[in-house]
Amino acid sequence: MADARTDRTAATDPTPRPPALPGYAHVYSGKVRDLYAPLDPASGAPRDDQLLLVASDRLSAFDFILETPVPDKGAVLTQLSLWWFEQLEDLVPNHVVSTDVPAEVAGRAVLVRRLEMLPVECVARAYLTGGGLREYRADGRVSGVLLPEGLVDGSRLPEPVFTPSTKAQQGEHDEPMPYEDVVAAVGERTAERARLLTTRILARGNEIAAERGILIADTKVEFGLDDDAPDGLVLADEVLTPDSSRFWPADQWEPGHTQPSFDKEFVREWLLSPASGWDKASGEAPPPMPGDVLERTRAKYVEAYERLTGRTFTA
Ligand code: PZK
Repeated sequence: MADARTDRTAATDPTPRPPALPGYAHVYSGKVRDLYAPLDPASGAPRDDQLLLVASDRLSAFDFILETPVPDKGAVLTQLSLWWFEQLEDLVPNHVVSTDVPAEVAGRAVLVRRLEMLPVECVARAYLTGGGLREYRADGRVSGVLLPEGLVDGSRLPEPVFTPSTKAQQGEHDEPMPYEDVVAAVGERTAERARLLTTRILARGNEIAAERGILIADTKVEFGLDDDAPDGLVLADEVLTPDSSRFWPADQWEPGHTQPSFDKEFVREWLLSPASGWDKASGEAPPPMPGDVLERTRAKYVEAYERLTGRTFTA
C-alpha cells in the first residue's frame, strides 16, 4: 500500500505528539493518527466499549513523517471517511457512534465502537502496481490469484483482487499474507466474508470515484467482529481515503509506468528535485516543505474530498 509502511522518524522529532485531551486517555498513536479511550465520568476509568479516533494533519512521504503538517488534512480525511461509510452502508455496517467530539479535535475525530479487530490488513487491488506488480512479475499471480498475461504497471485488473497482508509492528512493513493464513487466523466463514466485502468496497468506491475523475488503485480496510452484525463483520478505521488507498487522477492514467499520486504528487516531485536539497538515499529526514508545495498539497486533499462528495469543504 502507499503508506502501509513504517516511517523513519528523525531522532529529534519536531512533530507535536498526541495532545492531552481532557476526558480521554491516550491509548495508542500510529504514524498520522491517535487513539483515545473516553473516560467514564462517574468512575474516571477508561471505557472499554468505545474509542476516539483522531486524525492529525501529519503527512508521510517516502516513509518519513514530514515535519510540516498539512492544514486541515485530518479533517478532510475524517469527513471523507464518514461520507464513504454512508455510501457503503447497504454493503456493510460501520463502527461510527458519533461525531460529537471535543472542540480541540472537532471535524477530525470520530467516536467509534470498540471492536475485536481481525488480525489481518484487508487489502484489495483494482489496478496493478507496487507490491502486487512485483508478485505478478514473479509468477503471474497476486495473492495466489492467476491474472491475464501482459499486464504492466498501472493496468486495470479484470476485477478487484483480495491481497491481504499481515499487520506489521510499528517500524516494520506489512507483508503479503496467503489467503490460507487468513483462513487459519479467522476461520473460513469470516475470511470469505472479509474477502467479499473488501473487494466489493473497492468496486463500489471505483464506480463512484470514476464519475468524478479519480481512480482508486487499491485500498486497505479493517474489520472488527460483532456478534450483532448481520455477518459478524463491521467496517472500522478509515475507509477509501488517500492515506488508506492509492488515488490516481483518471485523466492522467496511462498504464506502462508509475502513475502520479493524486494527493502526494507535488510533495514527492519537490522532495526528489534539487530544490529540496534532500537525498532520498541519505536516510536523513526531509527538510520542511516550502509554502507553495504545502498549499498545493492541501488543495489536492480538499479537491479529492470535493470531487468525490460533491460537497464544499469547510474547516
Ligand atoms: C483500532 N486501530 C488503528 C487507528 C491509531 C491506530 N473500532 C475499533 N475498535 C478497536 N480497535 C480499533 C478500532 C478502530 N478503528 C484501530 N487500532 C485499533 C488505529 C487510529 C489511530 F493510532
